Amino acid sequence: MNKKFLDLGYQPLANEYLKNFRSNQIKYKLKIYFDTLSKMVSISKRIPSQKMFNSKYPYRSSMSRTMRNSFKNLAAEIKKRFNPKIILEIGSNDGTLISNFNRNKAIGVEPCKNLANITKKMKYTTYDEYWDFGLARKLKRKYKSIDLIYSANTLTHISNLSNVFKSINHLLSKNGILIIEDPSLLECIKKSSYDQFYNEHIYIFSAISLKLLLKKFNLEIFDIKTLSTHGGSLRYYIKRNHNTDIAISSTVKKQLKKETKYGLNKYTTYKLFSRKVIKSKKHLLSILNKIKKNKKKVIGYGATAKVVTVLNYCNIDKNLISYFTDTTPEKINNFIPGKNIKILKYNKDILRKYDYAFLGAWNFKDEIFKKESEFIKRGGKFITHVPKPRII
Ligand code: JHZ
Repeated sequence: MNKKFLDLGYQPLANEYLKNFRSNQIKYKLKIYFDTLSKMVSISKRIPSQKMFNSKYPYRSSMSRTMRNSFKNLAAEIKKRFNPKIILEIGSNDGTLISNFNRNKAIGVEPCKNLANITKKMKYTTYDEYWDFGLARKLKRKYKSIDLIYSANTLTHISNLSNVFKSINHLLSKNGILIIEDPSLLECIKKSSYDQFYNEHIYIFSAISLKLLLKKFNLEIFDIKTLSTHGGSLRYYIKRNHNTDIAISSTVKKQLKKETKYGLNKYTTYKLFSRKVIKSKKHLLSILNKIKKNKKKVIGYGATAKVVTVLNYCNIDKNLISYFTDTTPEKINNFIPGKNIKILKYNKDILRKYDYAFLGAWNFKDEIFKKESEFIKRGGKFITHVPKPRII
């Protein structure tokens, strides 16, 4: 049974940036559910992929050093550990991962044409299509089978998970490996990072729910790595369950045990989380209001998809955070979705006029702190809402 545990109000599409602020930008109700049978956490309203992932999609993986390094290290690991003839990436974005492979050894699938064009220009074979059974069939006709399929932060964005895994099953070779990585539900719940919920994130996987889902497709997890990326992610290594050549690592049992101990299999855990979220909102607003009263100025750092949830849920506008700054060309000079806060182009002096910087990209805190040592030296402070609202 699907049971609601959190209501995040009305939310615009997290990556729909407007050149001019419009108070009537379309918003959708964002409610979060836990399914007591499948143990899956998901959002209620499903927006058609074409509305969210199109030729204007602004998110680029290459915008942070952390992600560039993470993908570089993963590519080295894939070559050493699995040595695939060819790797297919579902959701190849701007090629941050596949560019670590030779051009004849990597294929991208990226429905956002603006991003697909980047990897096409780099001469990587790129299918600018949505991942579905039709595409899997087309690829099978061409490549027969693929021995390594990889996907980061993409499968959880597709509503029809049965179609997703049926299509992977169709294309993956007999002893093929599937590697996927996504934000960890355990980390999200532990850190009260309710901002992992937005319209693009239809599901947040736990090892518990993913294991149950994969079973239906005769697939199983044989290794799990914990990653610090995106506020705490899990990388799942998956094989066909008939492939007994690969042993199941103890990491799988460990993660399942950790999640069960925390109560991710129980509805009550999620109700508790939702109470923490309500407190978090009040606390963040009180910090920002106090700063405003003291006539100090705040800029937002990193116009993430996540921060759109925070600003719209807490109803924070330019009275509390004057501007945001970001390095992504597609976001600059646009407004934060749903809010009249403008995004300014990042430059190294941008924090000078501000007393506080609110971390929209809290998941890159270490990278940002290193970069902004001058701001910190002259007494500038950061504000974060994760795991609890506070000034750092
Ligand atoms: P970042 C996106 O989420 C959307 P977002 C998507 N749905 C998803 O699942 C994850 O990615 C993977 C900027 N920045 O990575 C760049 C600076 O300006 O947390 C980005 O706009 N300066 C696909 O948007 C943003 O912050 C910096 O120094 O929540 C980071 O976005 C750094 C480090 C980042 O993903």
